[in-house]
Amino acid sequence: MTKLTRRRFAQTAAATAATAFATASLPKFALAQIGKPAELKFPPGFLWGCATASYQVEGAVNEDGRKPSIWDTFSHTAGKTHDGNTGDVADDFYHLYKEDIQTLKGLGCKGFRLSVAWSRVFPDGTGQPNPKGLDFYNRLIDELRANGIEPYVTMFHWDLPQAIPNGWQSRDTSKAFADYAGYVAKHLSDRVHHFFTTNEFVCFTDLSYKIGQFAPGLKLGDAEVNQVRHHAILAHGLGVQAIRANAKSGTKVGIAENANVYMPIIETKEHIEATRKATRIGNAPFLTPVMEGKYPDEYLQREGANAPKVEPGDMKAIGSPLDFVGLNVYTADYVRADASSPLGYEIEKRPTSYPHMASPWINIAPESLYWAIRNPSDIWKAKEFYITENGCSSDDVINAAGQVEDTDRVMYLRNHVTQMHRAATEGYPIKGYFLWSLLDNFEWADGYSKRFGICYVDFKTQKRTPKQSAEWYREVIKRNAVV
Ligand code: GBH
Repeated sequence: MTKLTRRRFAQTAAATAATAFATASLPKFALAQIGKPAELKFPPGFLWGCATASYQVEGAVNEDGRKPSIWDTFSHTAGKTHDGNTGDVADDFYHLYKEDIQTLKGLGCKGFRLSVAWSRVFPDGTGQPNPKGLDFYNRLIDELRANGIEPYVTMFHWDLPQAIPNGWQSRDTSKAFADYAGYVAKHLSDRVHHFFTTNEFVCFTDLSYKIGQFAPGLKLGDAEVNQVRHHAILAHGLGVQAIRANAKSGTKVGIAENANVYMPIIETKEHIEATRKATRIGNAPFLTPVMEGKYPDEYLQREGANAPKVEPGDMKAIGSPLDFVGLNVYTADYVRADASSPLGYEIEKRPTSYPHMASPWINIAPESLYWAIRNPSDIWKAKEFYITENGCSSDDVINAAGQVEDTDRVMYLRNHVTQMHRAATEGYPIKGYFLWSLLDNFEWADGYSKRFGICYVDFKTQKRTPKQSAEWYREVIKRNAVV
């Protein structure tokens, strides 16, 4: 192809193809060049995995010394979850983890993201550790490693020990979290090389203390909510320090954050610039201070007297450098540049026809998986990125043949993975992808009414049935490419 320009080549190839169609015998070179679109390959060693979280899958809430978390209390309070569903049994992963690890292995997953239930390890949140609680994670991690699967461990995925006084309203909770995280890192880092501090700040702060939709279900005022948010990011920062102080050297520490993602409505310089502004301002209470060690001025001005009370040293801890940034991505907003707007941009309204998945909040936005990586990379130059969650709910049913034809999930996933491929191709340091989730599970306030798994779970029998999306994912992993 050296002597031909691309365009000339395309013309020649097209002419050849036309002839070939006429004679129904395609010359070999044309077959090779135009009959086979290039495979969208990921870089060698790209990590494919699945993600879960303790309270959503484990069950066994009273076993081996575990004490209640705020989610046990909340889900057992009338009217808080769909149909009063609780995580008492969930996927019974506490007992069935070996079977589920075989499923992961069968898919070809080389990574598994799990979270540790704080109240298994410290039933009262602080004080005496419970060796039997930690033992579960020792068994789980050993089993994963024996099957060639690298554990990626989240320290906190919302199941705060009920015994902790005043939950995240108390500054002491940030310190308690750091002590717990340091303890876990000390005991697991001989076999776990990647830790995430907290999962999704907005969910265990705003949704839990402002909206009241999640445990503990409070509806506090702005100043108190901003303080809760501050304690959450402080817990992350102190957690990073405690993990580094206690873990084996070489252990990597990051976060799993559902940052708001902004996509340009049109890919022009001005709209892209607008999404960068939106990324900083739209994540002002959480990811921005974590990356910059400082709240954005716009946030502090906007909150005025309600701004969080910050003590000396807090911001330095909060801005502790990270080894990687983990992003949970489900949806995103389109943004346009707007010189007449105070911040220089506007978030586009959604028409009522905008498509969404079974959960109405999952407005479909495949390009989110490109911009979720590109903007934080361009702005903050983070060293490495992982997609720590991506997936969707579908109205899955088992058909007469015993299969789940979750074509909408396959469509959703393929398009997102294609956009992540774009980020990898452009050289953004994206190292791996954790699909949410391996199994249908306890979907928080939605209980068991929303299914996110690539394996269907019959919650009466605990039988797992891989869906078509599991077959699709197996092929992606096998070929390390979009399929
Ligand atoms: C993540 O949360 C979690 O990390 C994971 O545990 C969860 O299972 C998964 O994603 C799927 O949800 O109904 O309009 O009021 C996602 C955070 C919090 C986003 C609740 C949607 C409800 C919005 N979600 N929120 S709405």
